[in-house]
Amino acid sequence: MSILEEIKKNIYDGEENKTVDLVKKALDEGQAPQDIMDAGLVAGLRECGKSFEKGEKFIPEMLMSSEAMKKAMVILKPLLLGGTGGTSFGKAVLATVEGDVHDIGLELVGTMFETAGFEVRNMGPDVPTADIVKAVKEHKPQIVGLSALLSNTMDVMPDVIAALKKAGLRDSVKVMVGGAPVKQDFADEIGADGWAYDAASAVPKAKELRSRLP
Ligand code: B1M
Repeated sequence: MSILEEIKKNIYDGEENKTVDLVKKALDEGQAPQDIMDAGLVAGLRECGKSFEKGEKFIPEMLMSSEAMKKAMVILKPLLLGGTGGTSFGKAVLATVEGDVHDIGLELVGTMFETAGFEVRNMGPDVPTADIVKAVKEHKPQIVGLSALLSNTMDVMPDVIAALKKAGLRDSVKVMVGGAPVKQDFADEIGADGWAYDAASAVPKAKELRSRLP
């Protein structure tokens, strides 16, 4: 088994310490941080989700896997951020919408945004719509990035867009949406400005949206 497969397996098994040790070992062996992230950590968590769907894994086990992922991300994040030269490409406020506690994907999106030179205010998971509006007023970002992992919480996204409109802030920002159940069709339907499949493709999309603002 390759070291990336071992990392994937240990994430799947929720083995926090072993995962951290393996990530360090993989880095020592010269594996790229992004490959460790994608083929090791994210792949392991995806498998975990599939097993949960089949009734082979339960919430506490998913939690153990996500905790192991978070510990490993602490090591990888500064390495993924390596290219940032302090230049600001713009500001982004990121949040997982209210009612949704999934925050790992958003954390990855935030890291990639920072790498690309965005100043990021990551509000984390389960953020009430009113708080997102407040943060937009306060931080004046060009990008608002919303994440949802549940098919019922993705329906909060249009509420956020409506609330930004009501507060007179809609024209000053570009709203980007993402998360596993969220697709381009949905983004179009709710009047979002952009959608991205994953953290890597979120960056060029955010840059393109940013360039459409003064
Ligand atoms: Co939850 N969960 N979970 N869970 N969980 C899913 C999402 C699920 C698909 C599992 C399954 O059934 N296969 C399913 C949702 C089904 C649905 O509605 N469609 C599910 C469920 C049902 C639930 C609960 C309802 C279970 C229950 O209580 N019965 C519950 C909900 C709680 C709540 O939110 N109110 C729940 C709870 C949990 C845990 C707390 C145990 C834990 C979350 C821990 C945490 O995040 N701190 C958890 C986990 C770990 C998962 C899975 C296994 C992994 C999620 C993850 O972190 N993936 C997940 C299964 C899966 O995803 N296959 C599952 C890795 C991450 C890197 O990927 O988040 O997709 P992802 O992010 C990607 C892209 O989506 C994209 O880029 C990211 C990086 O590439 N992206 C964006 C995300 N946001 C973006 C924003 C953008 C652009 C791209 O622009 C702004």
